[in-house]
Amino acid sequence: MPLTLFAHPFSSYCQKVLVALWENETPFAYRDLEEPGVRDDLVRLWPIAKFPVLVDGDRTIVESSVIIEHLDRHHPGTVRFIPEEPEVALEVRLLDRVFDQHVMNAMQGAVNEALRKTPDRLDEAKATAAAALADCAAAPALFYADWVHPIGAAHPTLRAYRARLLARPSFARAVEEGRRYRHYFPLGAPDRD
Ligand SMILES: N[C@@H](CCC(=O)N[C@@H](CS)C(=O)NCC(=O)O)C(=O)O
Repeated sequence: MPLTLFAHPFSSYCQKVLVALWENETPFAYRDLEEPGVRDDLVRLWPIAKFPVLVDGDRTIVESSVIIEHLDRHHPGTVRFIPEEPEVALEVRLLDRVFDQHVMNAMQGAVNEALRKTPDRLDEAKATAAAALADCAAAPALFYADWVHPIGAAHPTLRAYRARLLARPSFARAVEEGRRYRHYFPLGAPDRD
């Protein structure tokens, strides 16, 4: 049964899942939320209307981390996303939570505040992102977080890690496919990357 992914190319959580699919060249039908009617189908499947959403046969799987674990279990490829060893798997899940909760969400907080145009809370959200950046890494999280609050020269290891992630073909593809939507970025997408 073919997989179907409801996603938007510019969405960080969607890029997280797209990278997992592309790393293993897993075939799937891409329902791009930019296309007419796709959002209505998404809402019918998942009334909370957050994306990405994966449909696998008669199953609807939501939440990017759960989708990736589902792919690892039911559609494994050469790249495994959850290590076999339980303690190492726990470390991977911990990092995944840290990326989502403290980098991705902090970055999204700054973006949402920019959309609401409330500068005070924007500074607060930016500061939260800055505090977590030194300790955390994940491709879409660091990609967009650096746009919100550039990773400074004081963090060469983190900058180098972000550069390596951007050079990875699966994530480079995600960046390319989202490029045409950069005008959606309320803080102004920087002229780099
Ligand atoms: N915890 C969710 C977060 C998903 C999420 O926040 N997706 C954003 C796009 S990056 C979204 O659906 N935004 C639309 C909205 O909030 O209405 C996951 O990991 O999949």
